[in-house]
Amino acid sequence: QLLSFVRQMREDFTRFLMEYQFAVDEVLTKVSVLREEFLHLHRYNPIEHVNSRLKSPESILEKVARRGIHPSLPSIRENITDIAGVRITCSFIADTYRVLETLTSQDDVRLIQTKDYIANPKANGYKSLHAIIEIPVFLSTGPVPVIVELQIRTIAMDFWASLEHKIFYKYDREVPPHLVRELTEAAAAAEQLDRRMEQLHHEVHGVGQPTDRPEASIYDI
Ligand code: 0O2
Repeated sequence: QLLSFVRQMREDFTRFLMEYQFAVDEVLTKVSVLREEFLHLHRYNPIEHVNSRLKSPESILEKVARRGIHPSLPSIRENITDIAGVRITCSFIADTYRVLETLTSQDDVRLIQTKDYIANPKANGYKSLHAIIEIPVFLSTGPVPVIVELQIRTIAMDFWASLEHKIFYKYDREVPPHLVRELTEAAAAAEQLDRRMEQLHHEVHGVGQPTDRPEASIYDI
């Protein structure tokens, strides 16, 4: 009896995670359509690359324990909003806002929360645009609303965040003060780079003007 209980739990959890995978697939399709259409209309690709991930079962359970969440699927569904994550890396800051606005204004996307760490960076210098959205996934039993976390940032912000993330975990969340200082300085340099690149871009192409970027491909998603 215990064995069949464990089997059923595993089956339920697998199905639970599948819903998140389908939601990620839906978002990736939306991003791909946006990118293709933008490229077609403006000959400009605002999206450099896209990554997605599902939180591992271990990581979900660790967060459940850390936050004291009831370890049932409905409670996990309600309280953990980053099981499905899609990270979109854009060329310029203006593109991050434009991509977020375009994605979240679609009829089947419900915007639950945004955190603008670009306008309000974290104390360590972390910058990114975060949004929690809900989209329907159509299963054989009917539609299921699924939560996806979007992170939208520029290449410079992404570069900084990847390195900071590695350092943070290497030092087990206790980053030595001299590295914290270096990272803060690097964040300021990344911000300056973003501003200069955007200025250059405007200077060369004019604000809102279509740009011709032959290297941009709809296939490099
Ligand atoms: P991973 O491995 O990328 O998934 P919480 O979700 O509870 O941890 P909160 O405050 O509800 O935190 O969410 P928030 O602030 O929107 O941040 C969640 C995610 O944003 C993190 O997920 C990171 O991916 C990213 N993030 C936030 N702050 C930082 C930061 O200072 N540095 C870096 N590099 N990334 C950050 P995870 O689960 O921590 O990591």
